Amino acid sequence: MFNKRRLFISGAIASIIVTTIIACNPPTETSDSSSNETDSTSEIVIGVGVAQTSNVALLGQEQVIGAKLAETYFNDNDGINGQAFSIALQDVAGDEQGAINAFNTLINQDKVVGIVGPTLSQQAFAADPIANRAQLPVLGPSNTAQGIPQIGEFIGRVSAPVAVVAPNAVEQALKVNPDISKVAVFFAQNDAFSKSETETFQQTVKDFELDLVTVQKFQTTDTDFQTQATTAINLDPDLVIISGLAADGGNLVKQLRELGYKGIIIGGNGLNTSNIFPVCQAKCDGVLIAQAYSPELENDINTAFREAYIAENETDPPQFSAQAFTGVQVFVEALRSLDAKSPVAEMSLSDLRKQLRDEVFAGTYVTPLGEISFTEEGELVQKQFYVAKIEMDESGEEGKFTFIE
Ligand code: 1QQ
Repeated sequence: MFNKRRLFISGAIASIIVTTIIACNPPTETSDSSSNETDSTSEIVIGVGVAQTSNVALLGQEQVIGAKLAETYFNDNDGINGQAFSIALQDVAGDEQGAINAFNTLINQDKVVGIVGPTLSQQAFAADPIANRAQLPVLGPSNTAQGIPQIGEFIGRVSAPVAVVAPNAVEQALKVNPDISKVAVFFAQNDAFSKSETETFQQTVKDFELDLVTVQKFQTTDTDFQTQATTAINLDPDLVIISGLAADGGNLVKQLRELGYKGIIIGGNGLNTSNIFPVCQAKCDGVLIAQAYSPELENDINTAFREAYIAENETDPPQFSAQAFTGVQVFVEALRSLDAKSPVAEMSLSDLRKQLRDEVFAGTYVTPLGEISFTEEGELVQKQFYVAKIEMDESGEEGKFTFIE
């Protein structure tokens, strides 16, 4: 209760500050847009706003790697029709205000043509409206909640929504154990993605005519899950489904196992990183997680991406790196095709941003995620999805995601 109230108050203060800043600064906005008329775009900068600090960096770190690999790869392969581009990285950290600050810096200071970011849907609902008002395209690299493309006409995503990804994990769990009947669901109630994902999971449970025995709530900041885990275990579920983020999700997995739960665990997208291995260690073993990327996908760009990733990290690339790479790739390819029609170096920044938005959403791209395109609303159209299982060694120190056929 207290936390909710505090969150509400800080949210309210944040929006007052934002409103005040906007209200107090109309001259800056006007002078900015008039100077944009003469702004040359000889230097093309793509913004990348993801979490480099806070607990959310457990997910964001993988995005930084993917975006940097794309910057190197596409510059080594002719850039924007011979012209080099760069990425500007800004840290959105773990909350809404972090994302708002990073977006403002990318838009006004780094003068980016478009933004790949932020990390969380919770942040996207706060920061994307700023980019939409400034009229530059945003591609969410990991924003999977319902309603992201609907934030505005400049907003799209390269991260498939939970509604199409999450049900695959339940289907897989039923293949592993066709006798599953009782399901316990857990979700983080202070996170927009977790709330959206749990709705999909709960609907899927009903669609398969399984018995949803309990829905337990927690906060992404929680570390102690004894009460919720004990309540659920007492109802004897054969499947547990968790929608949360990495640190909380990893701890919940660990505590469920410590309290004796032996059935299947499905983790949602917030647990989709090897950065949970140090949290739940050997107890991460067996967790099923649906995937929007497979390192095994066969096409030239995935081969190049996978090789570049392995050369630096000595392991296969994870989904969040692949999606961030894809976000940068989509901007690069849209810039190339726009430039072929009318040279982008001669456009004002404001013109380029608007034309880039139209070009991005009109295109089809062959990416590490497979062939993708967008609906008119900016929703991702993607074809292939997968499920992986976490396999840990007995020491709990080494682990991997094994893809299930
Ligand atoms: C969202 C997510 C997160 C788990 C991505 C890191 O899917 O916030 O939409």
